[in-house]
Amino acid sequence: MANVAVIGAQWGDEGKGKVVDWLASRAEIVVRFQGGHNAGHTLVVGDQTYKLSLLPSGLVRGKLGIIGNGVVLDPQALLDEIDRVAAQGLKVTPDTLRIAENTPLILPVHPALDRAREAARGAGAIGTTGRGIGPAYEDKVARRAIRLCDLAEPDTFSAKLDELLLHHNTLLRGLGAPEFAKDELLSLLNGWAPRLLPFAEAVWERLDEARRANARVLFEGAQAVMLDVDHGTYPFVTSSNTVAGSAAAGAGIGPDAIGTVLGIAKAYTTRVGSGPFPTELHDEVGRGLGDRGREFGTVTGRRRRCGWFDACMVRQAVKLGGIQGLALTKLDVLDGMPQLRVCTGYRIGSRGEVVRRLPAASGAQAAAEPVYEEMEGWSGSTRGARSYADLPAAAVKYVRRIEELVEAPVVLLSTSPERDDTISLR
Ligand code: 2SA
Ligand code: MG
Repeated sequence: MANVAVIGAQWGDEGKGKVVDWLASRAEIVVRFQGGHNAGHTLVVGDQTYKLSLLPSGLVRGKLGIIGNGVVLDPQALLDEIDRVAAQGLKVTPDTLRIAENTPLILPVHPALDRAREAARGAGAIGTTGRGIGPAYEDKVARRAIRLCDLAEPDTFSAKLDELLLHHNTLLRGLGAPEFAKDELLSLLNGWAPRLLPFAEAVWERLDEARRANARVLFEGAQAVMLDVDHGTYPFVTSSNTVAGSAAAGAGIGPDAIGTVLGIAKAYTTRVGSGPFPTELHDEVGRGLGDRGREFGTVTGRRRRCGWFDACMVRQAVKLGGIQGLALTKLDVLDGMPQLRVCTGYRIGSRGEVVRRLPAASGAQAAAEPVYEEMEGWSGSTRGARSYADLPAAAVKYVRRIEELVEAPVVLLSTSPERDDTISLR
């Protein structure tokens, strides 16, 4: 097996954690390359349930975890998560976790600004996770971020804090939110330094060594293609590139190292936060999906919006994300539904033209009417199935039709949260 990158093919929460965990057993290194603690991966291993946000999932399987420079790192969130998993018996040390020294940090000013802006947007809020992800990426691009390596240079971060605070306090003041004092942030940074610096290194060197030793690397994406800052449902997106192409830049290795790209898609669609969702169901059917699928966010506990599988959108994610094969998850949530629908295109504009692409402009996205294909459901159970032969014929038909519509093979089928309830189709 070559290296693999795993990315979400919808709006997140597709069950990436489980698939990454499944693949991690075949890899030696697992790398996070974008996002931050806005991600939430749930791993069920035996009687333990791990809820990971920043830590690469492979750590649970004893693999080396790397947090790449493409991530925005909240030091306090990381230290809290390390303590949390330690209480579950998983020890994270500088031997098992390495963090790129050039990773930008999320400081308390970032979530404060994130939340103040969301409050100011009112009904037009994006529905961010409030973790400061957007403002931290803004600072990185604006070249005023404090990065992990700066913790070793108190003079450097002291000077940088002045610039950072000038910017953020001006914005916070404008929004009527409390400002931050330099002393408070200085003491936080000084407190984090001894705990975090042992994890810091030039991870590109380690990845280069891994490449030369033919060690398998798994690139673990967070969020999903439709939340990509360029290709997603802008502005209702996260602030990083979530497509597989960003794995190289976000880890510090060349693009050929990415290897195979596996996309994860749920057998229906969910979304948290605001933004267009053409196949959303506001009825009993949608509520049923949410209840049976336990559709609540790992990070914020928010109820997820639910709807039919949107093959048109996943096809777009396949093309944009470079997805070569799909893992389809939560098929069992559809068990017992007599009739299913799959979206194959959108009707747009006054003339009702049907297109096979989600338009880029937000007004057109919001106005896109789904065009459905009806499919027969199945009465039997797919839950826990471990081979194709265990599936009802209509379920097999559903999966095959999805493959045709999204123009990518379904290579893995996940039939329950348990790691072993996974069918490998290729
Ligand atoms: P942000 O905080 O700036 O990244 O929010 C911007 C948009 O991106 C969405 N987003 C997510 N969508 C699904 N899952 C996410 N992570 C958690 C999880 C969600 C949770 O994996 O369970 O616990 O609520 C995630 N992170 C960001 C977000 O909803 C905004 O639409
Ligand atoms: Mg999630």
